[in-house]
Amino acid sequence: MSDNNPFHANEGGLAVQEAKPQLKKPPLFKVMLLNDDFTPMDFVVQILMDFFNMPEEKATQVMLQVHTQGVGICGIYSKDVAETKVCIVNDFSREHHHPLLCSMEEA
Ligand code: TYC
Repeated sequence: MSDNNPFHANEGGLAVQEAKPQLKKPPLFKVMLLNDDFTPMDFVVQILMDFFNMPEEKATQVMLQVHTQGVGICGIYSKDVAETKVCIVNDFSREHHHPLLCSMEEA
């Protein structure tokens, strides 16, 4: 419909309203690793390679960033994918008795 009034009569005489166009892009989320004093560095590198598809060199850089700065970004994903990554990494770390924490926040 081209006029400004979103209400208009259909064939049955009922006033109906067109749905508003969905303009907003879905939000993206940063998945992050937090530093701790106990998780071995090579375990963190393996996580970044296995769950975030990083080559070893990039995984080592990110691990060292977390080690020195306290936090580092593993990747940016849709909400569902970010939630899944956080769960998988935290479950895997717990299973291996390491305190490594993975978290997410809106990008
Ligand atoms: N700080 C840890 C150590 O010295 C290494 C480490 C890096 C731990 C990154 C967690 O997310 C992390 N063994």
